[in-house]
Amino acid sequence: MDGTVAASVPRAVRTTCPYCGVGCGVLARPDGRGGAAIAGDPPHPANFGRLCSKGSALGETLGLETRLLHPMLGGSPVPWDLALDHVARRLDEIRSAHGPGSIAFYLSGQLLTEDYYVANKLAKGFIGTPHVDTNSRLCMASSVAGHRRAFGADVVPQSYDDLELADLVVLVGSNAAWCHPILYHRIQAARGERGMRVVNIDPRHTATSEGCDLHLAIVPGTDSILFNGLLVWLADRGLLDRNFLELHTNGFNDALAAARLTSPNIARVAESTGLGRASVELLYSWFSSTRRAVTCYSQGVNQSAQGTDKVNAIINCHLATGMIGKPGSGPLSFTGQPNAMGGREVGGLANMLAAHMGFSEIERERVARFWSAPNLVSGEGLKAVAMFDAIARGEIKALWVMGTNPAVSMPRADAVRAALTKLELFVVSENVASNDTLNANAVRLPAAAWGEKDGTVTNSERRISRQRSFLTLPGDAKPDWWIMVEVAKRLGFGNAFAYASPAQIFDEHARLSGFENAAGGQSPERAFDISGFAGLAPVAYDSLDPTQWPYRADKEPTERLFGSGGFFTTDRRARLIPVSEPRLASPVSTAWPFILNTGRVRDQWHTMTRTGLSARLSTHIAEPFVEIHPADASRMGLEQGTIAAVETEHGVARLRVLLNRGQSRGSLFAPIHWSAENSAAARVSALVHGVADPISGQPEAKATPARIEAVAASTYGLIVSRAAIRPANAIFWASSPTMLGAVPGHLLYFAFNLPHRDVLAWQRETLPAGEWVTLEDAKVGTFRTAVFKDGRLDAVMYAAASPRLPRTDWLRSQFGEAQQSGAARRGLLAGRPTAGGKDEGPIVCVCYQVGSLTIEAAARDGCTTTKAIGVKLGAGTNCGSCLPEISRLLAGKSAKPAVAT
Ligand SMILES: Nc1nc2c(c(=O)[nH]1)N[C@H]1C(S)=C(S)[C@@H](COP(=O)(O)OP(=O)(O)OC[C@H]3O[C@@H](n4cnc5c(=O)[nH]c(N)nc54)[C@H](O)[C@@H]3O)O[C@H]1N2
Ligand SMILES: Nc1nc2c(c(=O)[nH]1)N[C@H]1C(S)=C(S)[C@@H](COP(=O)(O)OP(=O)(O)OC[C@H]3O[C@@H](n4cnc5c(=O)[nH]c(N)nc54)[C@H](O)[C@@H]3O)O[C@H]1N2
Ligand code: SF4
Ligand SMILES: [Mo]
Repeated sequence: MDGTVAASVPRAVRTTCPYCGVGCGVLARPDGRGGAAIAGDPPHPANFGRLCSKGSALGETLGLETRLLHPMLGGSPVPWDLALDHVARRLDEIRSAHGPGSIAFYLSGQLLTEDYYVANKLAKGFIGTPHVDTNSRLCMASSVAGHRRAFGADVVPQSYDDLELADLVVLVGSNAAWCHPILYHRIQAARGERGMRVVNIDPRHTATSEGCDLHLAIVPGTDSILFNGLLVWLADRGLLDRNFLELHTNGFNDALAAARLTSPNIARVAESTGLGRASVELLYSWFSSTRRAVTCYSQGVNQSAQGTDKVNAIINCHLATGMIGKPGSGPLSFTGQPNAMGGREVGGLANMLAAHMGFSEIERERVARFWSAPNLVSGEGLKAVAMFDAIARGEIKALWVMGTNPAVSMPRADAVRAALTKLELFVVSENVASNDTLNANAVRLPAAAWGEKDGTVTNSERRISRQRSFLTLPGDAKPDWWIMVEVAKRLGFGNAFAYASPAQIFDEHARLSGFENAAGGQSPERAFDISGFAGLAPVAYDSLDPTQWPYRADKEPTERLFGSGGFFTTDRRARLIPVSEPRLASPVSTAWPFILNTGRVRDQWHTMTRTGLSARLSTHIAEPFVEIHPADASRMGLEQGTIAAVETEHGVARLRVLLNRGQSRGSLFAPIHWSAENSAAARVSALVHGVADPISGQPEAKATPARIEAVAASTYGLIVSRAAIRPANAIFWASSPTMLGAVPGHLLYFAFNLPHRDVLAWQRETLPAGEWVTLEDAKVGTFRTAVFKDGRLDAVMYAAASPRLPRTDWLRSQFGEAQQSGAARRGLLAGRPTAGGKDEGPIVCVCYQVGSLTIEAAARDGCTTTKAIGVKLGAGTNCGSCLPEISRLLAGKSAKPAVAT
């Protein structure tokens, strides 16, 4: 490149995606105006330059419109000193009056390791409260507990490469196509090249199931029966690795005996799991006929009242065949958040101390000595569900929330939101000025966001990568670690918190990981050891390459662990765990006949505080829904597109009904993303019972008994507009940013149950002023209005008695036109293009905004493969997140599994 050009192009900063646990490398090139161009980082070993739809859209989420930019006390902005003095003084007062146990911290797998380290040290070593837990309790706790039971430490033994080296990949309770898209893409690419087999075990048929050789629509909660059955099958056919079992494990006989009780034979397994015998046998024969099988598991396993048992039932099969820690074989837990793993390393969970140490006398003394901690806690603290219950009872009086939105994401979220109002001190470190958790009492502390903060995260394959800042801190925002350090100083702990940079914190963390950590030491050697980074110079920290742990000066780095034993139990042997008959926490009943399952959609991240800002991402799915099998729907009198009330003992939500044959009968599925910020009544976690797994404390979020009924509605409608609009008195509404041609705008879906004239009156008050063109048929209850300003479309509204609303793709494209012709105006009121107008159909590829109709037309023109579609339309060639949907279209099905098929 010529020197002058190079000088004018801002330098791209290597960083890591802040969303899922795949931990993709990102190149961010700041534009000098607070934004940045985003691309995948080609050498990063997680993604090799690819990003999924969410990662690709990161540049659209950097705006400051929704940011919290100043500390707020009593609802007013205050200088940092005032806010920090207040927090420290109140913490001190509450600690003196009620003891340290009246204080709690609720952290997040989206904090950086350095932030997490400081929070844990401050709470458990200095304030002296054990009540530090994290949203990873809702996410990874069962995997952690399963790993610790089997391996003696929370270790994921595998690497991503194994997905490519395997002959068989089994995805259990994972919708990887939508939730770990880059890993799913790696699996699919290898499947295409090497013809490996992929199995998906999920009660629902999802986008992930599309790319699988076998989908097992298992009865919710019965996974351990299936894997126990596999253990029995392997034993009965002499397919065990006797050598590995003898040399490196304990507990096989007991595990097998327990497995024989739940799963004596294929017939019993098939009956209990609701699967066909042939399918079960196929899975078993595939698993036992290879030495290279990887089993990946995620929330369908973890978020269960027997999640830990599910994890161990899976690991048992890998231990029994010696298929662990070897190229292309082993169990691989898919981590949810970008730093769920890092949080586990520093001890962010209430049942861990720090650097993978527990609460034994030796470990406590060691950590206290290392930290020079005056108030080291004596044992475990309350886990998330119990912590919020203690807040509701008034036992915990001060809570500091960082990087999580519990009023949306905790089970029984309405009760959690109510509990937060009882706190004497409620501190929230946040990026956004408003979310469901921030209430009137909250002391709001503006935290640095992705792009501004600096530190490390650890992904699902134990790889530590740097998140680097490439933007200046806006307003008064400060990194999370800085905020805590300032409070620690005010509490009199300045010496132990004299950090000036994340590099210094990382150094201390690395030193603690290696502190008195050696084979033959006083307590077992610890798996988590990154002492090779101790003493890292600041420049070396800045340029740190993505590195897997363990990382020690005296040992060769290793991609895999346990291939030849070396577990972290006292006798260095793994444990097979007896797994007994699983049972959902609450059975269905006449009053609550459905199982409510909850999870994610492709283009939204959790409570939408960031992905919800991207107009492009919202074009994939723009409103909260409940999926139901068509047979159940017709039994319940529910039609496609109507509004249903889904209710459990804990709450109720009103959601759009989507019929889907991929949904098992008797179960419902609703996404977790919507909140009071962008919907009328779609806070789905409010419905979740959250009964916790007795071992891991992880709440069951995938199986709450529920009922569903139609909600009477007089009018269904939508508004596409340049300015945001919110209705009052609606039984349902959901608002999202959307693309209006090339510019962002807003989309509102609504439903009313009001007399026609009241809806008309609302329309008159709500739609912007301008030239109104309307079409009304009062008899059938339809009315349509297009509003023009200076000849350009400004807003368009459709309302009808029927739930069949026009698709918005074409409508939205009309906002890009400078002037609307007479024909286009008629089309606008008709809700579809008139002759000559181009209709994309629902957007499938959000990167290039290509719709299903365009893809179907290309298919008719001879593009019969996803590759050919990519060449012709570009669709699927950027992030690839939509490839499963394009495949569906090519197979003659509708694009979204969420839509009736
Ligand atoms: N697009 C997107 N990606 C994300 C996130 C996001 O918010 N949006 N969040 C990230 C985070 S933090 C996490 S934890 C991961 C979650 O990633 P996943 O676990 O893949 O996602 P979920 O949709 O929560 O649930 C996975 C599947 O479990 C199935 N399931 C329910 N009950 C059972 C059961 O009893 N057995 C089995 N075998 N399956 C069952 C559900 O039907 C669902 O399809 O995604 C990460 N990636
Ligand atoms: N029903 C049901 N409930 C679930 C789940 C489910 O499958 N079903 N899944 C559970 C799982 S696995 C998870 S991980 C949780 C996720 O749930 P949450 O963690 O509650 O969801 P997020 O929207 O990611 O919340 C992150 C918050 O932190 C803020 N934030 C982002 N970055 C930073 C930062 O650097 N510093 C600070 N201080 N703040 C920041 C964001 O603005 C946002 O408000 O939901 C859980 N809840
Ligand atoms: S798969 Fe997507 S969301 Fe996950 S880290 Fe990679 S780019 Fe980010
Ligand atoms: Mo998660």
